[in-house]
Amino acid sequence: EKPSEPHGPDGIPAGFLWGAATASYQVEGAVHEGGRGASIWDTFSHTPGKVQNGDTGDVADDFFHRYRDDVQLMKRMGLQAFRFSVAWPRVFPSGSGTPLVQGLDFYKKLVDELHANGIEPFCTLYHWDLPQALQDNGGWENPDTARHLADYEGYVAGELSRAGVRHFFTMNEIRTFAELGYGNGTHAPGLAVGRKRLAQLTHTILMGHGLSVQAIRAHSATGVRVGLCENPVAPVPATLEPEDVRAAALAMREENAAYLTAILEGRYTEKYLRRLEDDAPRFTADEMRTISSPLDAVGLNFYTSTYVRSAPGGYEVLPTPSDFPHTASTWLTVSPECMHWGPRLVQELWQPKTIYITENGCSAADTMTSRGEVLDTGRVMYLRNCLGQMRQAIRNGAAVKGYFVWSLLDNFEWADGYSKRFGVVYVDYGNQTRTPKLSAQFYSSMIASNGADL
Ligand code: GBH
Repeated sequence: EKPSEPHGPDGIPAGFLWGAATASYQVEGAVHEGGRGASIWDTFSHTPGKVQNGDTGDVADDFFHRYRDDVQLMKRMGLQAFRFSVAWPRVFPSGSGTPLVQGLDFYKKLVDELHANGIEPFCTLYHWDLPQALQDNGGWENPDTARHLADYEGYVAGELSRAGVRHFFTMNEIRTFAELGYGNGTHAPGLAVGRKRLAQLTHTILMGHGLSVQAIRAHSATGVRVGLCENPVAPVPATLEPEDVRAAALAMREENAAYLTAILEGRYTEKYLRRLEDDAPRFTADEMRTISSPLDAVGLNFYTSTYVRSAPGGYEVLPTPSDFPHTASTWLTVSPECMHWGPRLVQELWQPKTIYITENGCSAADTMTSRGEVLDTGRVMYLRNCLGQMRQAIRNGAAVKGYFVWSLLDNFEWADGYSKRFGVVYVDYGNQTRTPKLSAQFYSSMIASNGADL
């Protein structure tokens, strides 16, 4: 056995972390327990017509009560890391003020359970469950929300770092919760505020991220790692001609100008500001320094690709043909190259020290056979191809140090409710029984060999 070297010919470096991801509102349930306040997702899911079939996260996977069994499941699968999120309104029921004393009890018990079973906790501090009371004061349109977020994140990171958590992410997918929550209204809080206000509130969200990075560092035990999770558009060059590869890099920078680019460069691109004209956000140089506070890790969520080619003015985004293969979700085209070009272009453009793939996975029409099995060969195919492409990214120099499949369990898939299943473990919502799917067996065997046969 020759030792595998980072970025060497073996592809997957020794010490690589294999994990699974979840988010509070999607799995916890127990929405009235422990003095938890309401979040915008409680309000939204209880508003008729907003979520498929009127589904809500009231019970979800009942993870709040079943986490011990679920950690055993993770252990049996051979998981080395687990990414979860903290529900802000469990800790500050109305978003600010004095924290609830028992608000972090659940997360501390979860963290202890993970540690006792040799699983490294990765904590996302904001995966979209904004306290409703803050939305009532304008939500992300109110700059105070950014300060409240930083107070909350500093407090939680302080407490959980003393419980041994070493990895924190300030936020999950700014693009998604800004554009869907306030741009087209398909996610909570269900608003469509127009281009100018959207650009300004996105800036406020970026400020929330930057202030939180500073607060986490100020309040945590030493040695914590701070990052954020974003889902950049992943441009894939249509051909391997150098000009198309250059076009993909340009597209990575411009298509993500309001999010990852602003955070990693500390500026909005000229093209972005020019495109918005009078609707461009107002900001100061000082704010841009806050937004770009140095990070220890960048978390990237990749599901699907955007094909681009070189064109006058830089690049051209190619349309998706109507017969392009997709999973149970039409937006989720089967295009694993995002896992190669995504991390590779992020590395080339911004040289992060560490990249984690914090989400990757797919929906499928999972059903149980009469023998009680879920034979999700489509997901096995999807994951195998994505992981092979990730290995290619590592070979080409991307500093990918860990991978989290989305998701451990079938769960509340936002506006799709329970109609879309993303888990490698099947959940029977009638009785909360968990059944590992074929993809869980594939994933476990792949972990056992550290990706040797990808
Ligand atoms: C992630 O978002 C989320 O972080 C996670 O919570 C979620 O469960 C997971 O992916 C799976 O969706 O229905 O055509 O309007 C991924 C980015 C942005 C993808 C919103 C789906 C809706 C497309 N998502 N998008 S559509």
